Amino acid sequence: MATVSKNTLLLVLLLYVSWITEEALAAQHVVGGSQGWDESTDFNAWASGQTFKVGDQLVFKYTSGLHSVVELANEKAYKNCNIGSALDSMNSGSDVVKLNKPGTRYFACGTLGHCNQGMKLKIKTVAGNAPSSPASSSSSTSDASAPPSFASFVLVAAFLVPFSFHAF
Ligand SMILES: [Cu+2]
Repeated sequence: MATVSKNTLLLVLLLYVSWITEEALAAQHVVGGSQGWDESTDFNAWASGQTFKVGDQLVFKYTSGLHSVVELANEKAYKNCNIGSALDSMNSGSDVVKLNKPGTRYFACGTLGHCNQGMKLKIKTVAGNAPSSPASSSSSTSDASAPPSFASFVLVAAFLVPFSFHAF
């Protein structure tokens, strides 16, 4: 342990902190949670429990061929389920949309009638440095375990650093 250099420890600590930060900032939101992209899902309720930040991703999970994802241009198209005005269209069954800037975005299913049955989603993306609400972490697949492991790393580092000083 005494041979571990201060610089190595600092480098590891920096890498670890930047990794944690990236994990905490970039969340993946699986649209509709465990129900996924489906007519039976209440997307308003789902979206209201999430915080969407710049850098986050939406993941639409559904049976390919049964549904699709179209991005609508504005509130009016969203309200009227005007699929014809779509900006973008995806149909892989596992479609990832990156939220690359703040603002409101609108999505709907492109299958005839599904949007009118409620298969549509309106989300508001906020700037990445905004404080995150506790609800947002529950949606993320990866950041739930981060805080305890970071705390344990700090404990280990605090224990190791005095030894490395003696080595010089
Ligand atoms: Cu559909």
